[in-house]
Amino acid sequence: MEYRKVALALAAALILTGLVACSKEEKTTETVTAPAATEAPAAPAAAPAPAPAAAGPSADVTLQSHDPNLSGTVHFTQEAGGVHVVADVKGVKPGQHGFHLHEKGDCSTPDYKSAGGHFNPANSPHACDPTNPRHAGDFGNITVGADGTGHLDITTTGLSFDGPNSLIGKAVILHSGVDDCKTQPTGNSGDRLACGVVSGSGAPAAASPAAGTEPMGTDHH
Ligand SMILES: [Cu+2]
Repeated sequence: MEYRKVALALAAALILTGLVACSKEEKTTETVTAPAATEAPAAPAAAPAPAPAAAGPSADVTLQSHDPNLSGTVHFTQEAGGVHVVADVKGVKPGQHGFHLHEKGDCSTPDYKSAGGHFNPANSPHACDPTNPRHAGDFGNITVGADGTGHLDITTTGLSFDGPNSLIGKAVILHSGVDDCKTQPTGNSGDRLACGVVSGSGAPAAASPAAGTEPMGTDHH
């Protein structure tokens, strides 16, 4: 009796073991393919901050002229070695043309004589860049090519953005003739073809996006 019970129990145990084994085999191992990791939307790349503008003050001048074909700009920038003057004109008769900073920021009269004489705070004789001494406003001549365009690029220590040599509130004049660099006090440069007031405070232009777009010479005295 006892032996049979044990045998049955063993047999049962074996069967059970087999069942468990079978059920284990049936259990298919599903390969769970992980859903492709959706890439998190990349945060918009921050726009690189623009390099800070050079710290020195600057001023932009737009020339006005009674000749509708004539146009020009002058850009003044304070740099370590002085005031950098870059002028570009077009629609001008080929040849050399006297180019100066005059003492009054007034382009209101048709002949632009309202701008007065050359800016000359040190009461120096007239001459042309790079001769010294000379008027603070003596830039010399702009050479205009056959295509009617001219470019001037000089740096002068005679001007600044404040104090007695300040270029603010003065006027740039382009002449019809050549500055001979010796006739006192004008250089015998002839008529005034174009005029532009140097306006503004000379503060860095970053805060005034409209700087340079306003036609010059609109102030009336
Ligand atoms: Cu002049």
